[in-house]
Amino acid sequence: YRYQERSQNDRDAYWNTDEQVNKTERKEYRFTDKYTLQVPGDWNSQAEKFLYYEGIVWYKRSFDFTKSNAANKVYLYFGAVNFDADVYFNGKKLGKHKGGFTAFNFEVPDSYLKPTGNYLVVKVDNTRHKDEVPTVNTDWWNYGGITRDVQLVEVPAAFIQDYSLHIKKGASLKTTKNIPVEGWVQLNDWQTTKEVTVEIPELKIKKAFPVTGDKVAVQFNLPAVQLWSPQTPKLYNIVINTGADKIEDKIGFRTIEVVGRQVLLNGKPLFMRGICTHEEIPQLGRRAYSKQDALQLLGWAKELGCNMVRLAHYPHNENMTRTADSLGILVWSEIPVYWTIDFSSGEVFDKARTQLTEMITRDHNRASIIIWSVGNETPVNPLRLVFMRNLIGAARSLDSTRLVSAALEVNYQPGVNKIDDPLGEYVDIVSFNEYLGWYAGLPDKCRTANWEFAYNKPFFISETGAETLGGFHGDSLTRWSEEYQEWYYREQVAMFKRMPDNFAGLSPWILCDFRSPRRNNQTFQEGWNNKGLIDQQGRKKKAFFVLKEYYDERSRTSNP
Ligand code: ADA
Repeated sequence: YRYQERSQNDRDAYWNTDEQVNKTERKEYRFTDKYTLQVPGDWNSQAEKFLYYEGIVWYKRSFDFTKSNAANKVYLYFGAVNFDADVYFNGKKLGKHKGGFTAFNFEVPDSYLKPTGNYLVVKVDNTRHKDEVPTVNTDWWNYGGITRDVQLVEVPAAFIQDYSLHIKKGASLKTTKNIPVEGWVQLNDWQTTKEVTVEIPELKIKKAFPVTGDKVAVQFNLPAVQLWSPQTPKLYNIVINTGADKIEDKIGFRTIEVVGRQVLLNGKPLFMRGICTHEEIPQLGRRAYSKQDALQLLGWAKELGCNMVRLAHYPHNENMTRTADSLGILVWSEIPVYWTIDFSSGEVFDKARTQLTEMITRDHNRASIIIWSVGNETPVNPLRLVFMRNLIGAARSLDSTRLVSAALEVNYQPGVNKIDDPLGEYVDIVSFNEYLGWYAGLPDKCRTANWEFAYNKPFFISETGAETLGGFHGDSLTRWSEEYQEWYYREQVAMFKRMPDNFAGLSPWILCDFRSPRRNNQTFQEGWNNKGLIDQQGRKKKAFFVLKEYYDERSRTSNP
């Protein structure tokens, strides 16, 4: 293994999150000792010396592999690598991918394969750069490595690439009988395929569709169906067959739309009792990547009374969205267009759009996902408006069945908090982050807060929170104490109860404490953002129960 290390103190360099990061002089080291790193996993949490390490790590792994059918194609799939991945198979370059949170794959040519002694080498570089998405400055840890699954996937020469199946837009859900479903099946080689069948055994549906191009249109009616919702997260097995290839999946059927001032799930008003979460397990100080991790985070969200999570600030691993599907938790999924990036650059836009495309491509059949978010707290200015509007347009053209939003900022004016970001015109739900009583003033500020909304649309509070060191106590005026955070949440909840009728829900910041290079207050932070309702040891703070009380009450009065 070979890696580069900063010439100055790693820790100091890591705190320094501005553009100087890339100017820091680096020295190259070659280690004779061998590290065994778990994949999936981040390297930062696997050896103490890697905690602050940012740079290059070379991974190597040997394996045997024999194709089950000589005619098959072989792909090498990566769930995600943070950030740059250069992939070599038996010494030959397969390709390069950029972007730390999305899946990608490369075809492995037959001539590269050997039955024994194959070796895969991946050069991973998590160095932050100004012209990447996200850029250098983020409020989360830059966990490096092959953070998600790696698989060799064998498919027939003519295979099913992707499919989409959803209730037709605008369909009436007055009865659950004869609901029209539409979608498509994407083939890599349509000329050799005559027809595609779509089967939902439980509903006794089996329909055949003729193939006249690579994207086969599919439509049929569901004779009777149990709609997917947080109360009834019903998933159906579906089988898509072309003769040469067959795929199976589990999907739910539901609709999501905005009508006037309301968000409707399956035609009924929805109030989102949400919580934000990073893809991180606090107790272990590492990336959350496994099914157990997803169950832990989403299980806590359920216990809090949530019917929704905001997966901040980048696409999380597939275990999260699939577990959300099966537990009945609605999802906001986001790309890491975060704070200030170069909104004037076409290249940066292309990088953001690529990540948006990769996020939607992986997850467009997950019933749990109802909102695609194109970014967080991007500062209001004309260039950014064009950039973000174009991303919204791209999201809609990739998937017209879901809502599009972005976390906006509040325009604080004397005596009034205005929600008037021009981007509000282009999103389906106007979402914003507010920290009344943490970043300025005390929580009782919420009592006199006046809100002014420029848009006659549903609005959503995508963040609110106060920092607290778990187990640190004082009175409600003691900043960083559990009592302060508890007071903050009480005042916030009282304010939520006075919000107008187009208040569609909230996702406070944040479920768990998480590591952040920006958080360097040595008494209370030491590299952690402690706004979690659950602390670094996995213990619930007092405020958890304040929010839970509100959510439990709301779940009795609002649907679902
Ligand atoms: C911002 C940002 C979050 C989080 C938060 C905080 O609102 O969107 O990522 O860092 O600040 O804790 O201050």
